[in-house]
Amino acid sequence: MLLGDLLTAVQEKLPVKVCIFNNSSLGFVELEQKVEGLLDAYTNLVNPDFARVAEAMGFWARRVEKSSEVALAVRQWLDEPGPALLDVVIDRFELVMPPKIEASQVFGTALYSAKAVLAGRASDALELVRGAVS
Ligand SMILES: Cc1ncc(C[n+]2csc(CCOP(=O)(O)OP(=O)(O)O)c2C)c(N)n1
Repeated sequence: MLLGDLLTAVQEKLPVKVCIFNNSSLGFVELEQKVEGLLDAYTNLVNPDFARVAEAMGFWARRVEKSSEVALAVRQWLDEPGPALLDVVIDRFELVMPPKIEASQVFGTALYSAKAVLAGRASDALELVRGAVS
């Protein structure tokens, strides 16, 4: 969704509800790099506070940083009569599993993990594993 789409929602008073799963990364591209055995590069995003950006455009908006805040925020977000946006900060390493896992992808991810350790980024590989088993 682009900024222009948000402006249209405000201008036309469309009651659309937008939720951002804010992982501060081009997560899918990052996953594709890892399953190919590559260290992730240029996928980090320095995001603004999207709730403040949306508010400046005329949206009702909230930023959610703690899981304990999610239930109330979702209720308020859905109750809003007009356009509303939630900026929900999520775990960067939450792993999205493809429907079918190829052996080559397992090998690639193992290769990525070895490279991460050698590059001094062992904690990244650990977080990836932690996300996969939780
Ligand atoms: C117009 C367009 N350009 C490029 C892509 C390739 N692409 C697929 S997923 C992705 C990254 C998406 O990142 P984000 O929107 O932050 O979502 P995440 O994967 O982190 O959930 C890109 C660039 C695309 N799908 N569409």
